Amino acid sequence: MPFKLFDVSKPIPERKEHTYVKKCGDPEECLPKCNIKTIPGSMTERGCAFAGAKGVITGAIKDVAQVVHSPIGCTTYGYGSKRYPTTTKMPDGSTFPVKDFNIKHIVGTDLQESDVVFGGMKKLRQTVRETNKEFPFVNAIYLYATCTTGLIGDDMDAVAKEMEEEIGKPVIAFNAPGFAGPTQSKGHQVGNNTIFDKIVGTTEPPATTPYDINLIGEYNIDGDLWLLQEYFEEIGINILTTFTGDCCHEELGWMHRAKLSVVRCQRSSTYIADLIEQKYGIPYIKTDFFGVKYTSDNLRAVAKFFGLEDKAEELIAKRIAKISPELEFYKKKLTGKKVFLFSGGPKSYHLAVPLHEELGMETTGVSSMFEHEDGFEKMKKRVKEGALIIDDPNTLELEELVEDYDIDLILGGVKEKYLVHKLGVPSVLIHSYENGPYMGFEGFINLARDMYTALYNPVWNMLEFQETEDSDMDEEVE
Ligand code: CFM
Repeated sequence: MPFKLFDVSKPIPERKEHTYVKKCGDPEECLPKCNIKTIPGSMTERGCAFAGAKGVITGAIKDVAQVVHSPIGCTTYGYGSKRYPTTTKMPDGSTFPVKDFNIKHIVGTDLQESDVVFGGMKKLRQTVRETNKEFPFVNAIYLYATCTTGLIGDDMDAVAKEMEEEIGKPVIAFNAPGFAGPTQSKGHQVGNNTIFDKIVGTTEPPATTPYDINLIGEYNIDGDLWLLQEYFEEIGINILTTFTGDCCHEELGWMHRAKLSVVRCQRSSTYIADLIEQKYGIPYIKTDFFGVKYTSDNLRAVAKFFGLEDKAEELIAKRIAKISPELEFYKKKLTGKKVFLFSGGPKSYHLAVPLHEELGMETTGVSSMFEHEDGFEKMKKRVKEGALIIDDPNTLELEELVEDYDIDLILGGVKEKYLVHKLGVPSVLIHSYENGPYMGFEGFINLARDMYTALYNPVWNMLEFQETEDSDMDEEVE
């Protein structure tokens, strides 16, 4: 089977099975190994389960205070959040007093050695009290286990229950200590399950319509949600709850009242759509809103469920007409450019086809930090013969890849960005975005513009080291 071991990973030969080179005609099950622990010695770029729970699932909720039960490091880490912009609008028409509260407000229990020895529950109780006093306007307090508290066995649920009675507002414990699974993906699952078990079904929406959806797995990175919201509203579909971009605690409680769940990020949140379907009989569809074709197809699919096809067609025609001239321009500029995608997983298969078919680019390879087999199957279907499909790439492999392969542009995260710049290759952030939104029709133009800007920046022509061989380099230095 066509697997590749990077030279830099020779001391860790197990890495070979994590890089698959696509060969047409290979059996379907021929995929890179994935969703297992990182091999010791490999400098992984993965996050932990706590990061998956707090950093992805709950971090976007705008009116809750986050209490991290940990030594100070995990709290500091959790403080740096993604670009989850929020409005101050609450469902009852009131205004939440702080904008983007979610991005900055996180407190920790600052565990010390004695807490590890004698237990940290007392400190956790005290921290919840102080948090409630400090931020009296929050509507719930979420608690997070971390590696340390998972190991010492503090009973987070017991403290949550006790404190909920004491302070009179919901206190929810998320038990996803860092080591709970091989990647952040485990934290997504714990986040989904906890919200389903503890929150869904606890509140009722102020009003319902026959066109209500849950938009699940949409975190409003740089405004993605607001653009999708515009489309749905124009078609006549009402988003009852967004799980969890620009969302408030109370909204999660009435997810059982929607008519349909629309799953945007399939990796992080199909779990809750499944659970809602099982318990409340609400069906769900998995969607994709990157690129013109996927956006059109998926808006059609959601509209069809409600018999609103005509409205969807109207919107699609209007928006495509609006973006076409720009799309044409960028396609001319980007055709033939070779791109490599470094994402958590889903964005690698969301983007491969639109980049190729709508912008003429060529995907040299894709990688993922935490995808499972179903996601790798999609990546494999959507890339060309010879493309690399990498699970859990390490930093040295990334360097080797950039040096050995003919790559014009890297689409990745901050961990890749500056490294590849030093190697003379432009990059665009597709995790938190440069100038998003990147989803939907107008979003795809934003992405195309940012790729164009990155590629055509004159700075890349000033890098002399790109053109010099080792020997020349010596001479030049002299
Ligand atoms: Fe879903 Fe996401 Fe992603 Fe994700 Fe992520 Fe992300 Fe990502 Mo960064 S929820 S799986 S854990 S689409 S943060 S907004 S970009 S790795 S591909």
